[in-house]
Amino acid sequence: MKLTKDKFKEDYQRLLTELYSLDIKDSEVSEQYFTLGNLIRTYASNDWKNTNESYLKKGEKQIYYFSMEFLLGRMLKSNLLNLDILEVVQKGLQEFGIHLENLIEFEVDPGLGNGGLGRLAACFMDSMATCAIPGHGNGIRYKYGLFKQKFVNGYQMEIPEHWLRNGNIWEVRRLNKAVTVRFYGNVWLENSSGRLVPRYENEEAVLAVPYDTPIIGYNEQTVNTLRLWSAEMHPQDESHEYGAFLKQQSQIENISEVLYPDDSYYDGRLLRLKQEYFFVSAGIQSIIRRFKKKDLPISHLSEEVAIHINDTHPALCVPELMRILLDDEGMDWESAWDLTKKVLSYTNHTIMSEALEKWPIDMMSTLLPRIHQIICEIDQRYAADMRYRYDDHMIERTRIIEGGHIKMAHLAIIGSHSINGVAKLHTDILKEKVLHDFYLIFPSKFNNKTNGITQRRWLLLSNEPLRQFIDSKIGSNWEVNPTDLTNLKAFQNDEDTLFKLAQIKKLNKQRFADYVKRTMNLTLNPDAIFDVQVKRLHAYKRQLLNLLHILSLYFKLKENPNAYIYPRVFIFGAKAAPSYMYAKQIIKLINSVAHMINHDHHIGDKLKIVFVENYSVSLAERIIPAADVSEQISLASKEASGTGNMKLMLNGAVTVATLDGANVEIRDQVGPDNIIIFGLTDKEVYQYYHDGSYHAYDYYIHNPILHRVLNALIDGTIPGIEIEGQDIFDSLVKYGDEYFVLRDFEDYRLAQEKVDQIYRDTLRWQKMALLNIAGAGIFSSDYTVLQYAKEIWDVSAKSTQD
Ligand code: Z2T
Repeated sequence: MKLTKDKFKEDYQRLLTELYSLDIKDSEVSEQYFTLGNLIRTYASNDWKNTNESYLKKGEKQIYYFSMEFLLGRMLKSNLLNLDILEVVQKGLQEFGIHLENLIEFEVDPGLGNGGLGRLAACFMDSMATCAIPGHGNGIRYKYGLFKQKFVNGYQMEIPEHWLRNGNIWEVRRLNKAVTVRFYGNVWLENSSGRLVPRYENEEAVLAVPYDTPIIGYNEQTVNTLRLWSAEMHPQDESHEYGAFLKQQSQIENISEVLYPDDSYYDGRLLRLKQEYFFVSAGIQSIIRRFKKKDLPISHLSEEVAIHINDTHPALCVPELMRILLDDEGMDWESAWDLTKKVLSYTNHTIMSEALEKWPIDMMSTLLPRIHQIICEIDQRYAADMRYRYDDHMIERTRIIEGGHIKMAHLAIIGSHSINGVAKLHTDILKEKVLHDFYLIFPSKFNNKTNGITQRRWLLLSNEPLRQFIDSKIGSNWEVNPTDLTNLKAFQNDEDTLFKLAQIKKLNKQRFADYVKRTMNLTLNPDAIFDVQVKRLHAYKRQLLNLLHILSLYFKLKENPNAYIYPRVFIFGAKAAPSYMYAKQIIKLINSVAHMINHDHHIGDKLKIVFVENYSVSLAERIIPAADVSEQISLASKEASGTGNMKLMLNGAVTVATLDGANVEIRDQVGPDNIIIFGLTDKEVYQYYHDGSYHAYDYYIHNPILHRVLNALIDGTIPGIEIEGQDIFDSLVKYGDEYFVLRDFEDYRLAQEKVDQIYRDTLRWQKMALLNIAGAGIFSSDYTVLQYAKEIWDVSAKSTQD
């Protein structure tokens, strides 16, 4: 938008006085922040209104992205950036003596997601708005986001994150758009003028109230909507006797109270199922309501609406849409089923079997009796249809209801027209292994959409020095067309460019070091290699492999203080699910090793471990620009894609990786000389599963370095650990080492020696860094959502150039 500094200053001064009856010089950060937020909203309000109006036109197909999680991160700076008024506002505030940076830091980081899946949804929202795709989010307005992590004596403690305490300037509560969602009760079908209609009794009605957040595109016109639902008591129930009222109120408000903190783990709790149905039903009802404004017959729904389900958490979209088409719209089964499949599409995010949702039949039939009926019928019709083409085993393996459970992935695949994986390798594994049966039955439903990240948040706003540097080399067109970053390749042998790149990295490292000094009172040497592993804590991601290697360096230095080791700072950020004991033990172990090494005066600056508390989007924005090395070391086949890997390469980190997830595609982009690959391949892992020939114990016995390192877990070397050293040792040496940590250790150690060697040659290293930045453009989520739009949602993005 067009805004002059003087106009901004005038608006800002007036609004602050209107809101708080204060002069700027007497205002505090909170008042300054809320004023700016409100002003930004008014600046976006016309575009928001116009975008919404344009979306009501017939033929303007709307995309609804259903997700349990939207991990947005702070929005002040990204809204300023996307409105293209960041600089004007910064300068205007400066003249009032206000530092924009302080207002940015004042905002709470809304943590409405666990990790990659939720952050992907947020990147997609940003990219859809930027690419002028009519794409909206649909989710839950959790009162408490992901827990805040604290370390107490090295152990993870969780405290509630009441992110709404100070209000939320970005949302609009729309009570007039509320809908009713019904749970429990009895249902039976009655004949009414020739068709069966359901009758209900004793249901529990919950009011779903939407809160809308504008999603501002980086294109001067589009403002899309993220709609998050909050559960409230239904007005009809407010006439109850007071005691009963209070009891029921907390029962109901429970539904949107808290985000479940498990990533890639299914925890079959009733409240979770309630949450899933709650936002699915509310979302679909509001979509149908909106569609009806277009005055078209319901059979046109698939021309006007696409609904995407982010993993299986919203898979109840299948029976819920069927319910509405059958019961409310009076369609026959066949037509409703065809329409449902055309409208829905599904993304799978993991092959880990413990993440697969399967709800007990009893739970479903009690909580959602009508939905249960419909699922049973879908299942029976599926089995009947297949009977002519496949044997009984195939049908048993693929049907929805089996062994007393409802398999949500099967429901999602059978009830939609598209299923995609999130990286090439992941999609291949789905087709060939995990979902092979379905691939044989529905080959044309399967497709790949490699994940992406928004270059706006992950470079433009988080790494301003690098942005300016790139602009100075290749102009700024890459900001809207990120594959233009390949133009940087022209500078790969230009010494001046490479030294400047090194300087920028050092600047960012110093900035992070200042933060660590301030918050942890730990001094970091910005000339050391900053080696970063930030992601959820999970055994398959193998933070443990990283730690064992650090211990090997430590012992090397202990044995020979002059050992040839380039100084390194190992940076960890990770939350563990509160019930995931093994992951929490690993956190404790990392903290204990950190304490031992950081306090060892003989080690000095050569090795440091920083485990940042409460890793979050805003911390990622600080850490990633400061990374030299990106650790992407999951066991091959287990990490569906990864997206941190893309953010880190975009910021000039060199990746140490297994050939897993999108790492494979990163290697293809930068070439084998600009990434350090190690470890088993997915094929080798599957071969081990097949022949059962992996014996972790042999690696413990035969590799002396590994032997020394593992013994340290149990021989008292590491002060402060209790049972966790033994438990972790046992998991590796005695109980089979499920994720092949010991198998990959030696290869990883050699890969890390390579890092150490190459880093000494600044020009060589910075050339790798430059080529990583140059190759990162393809991983923009702008391209990803454009592919979804064309190949899955059947909608073309409008040109934004007019
Ligand atoms: C999650 O973040 C991911 C997968 C899940 O499977 C659940 C959660 Cl909360 C049910 C991650 C993947 O682990 C990661 O590889 C991928 O990059 C990300 O989703 C986005 O696709």
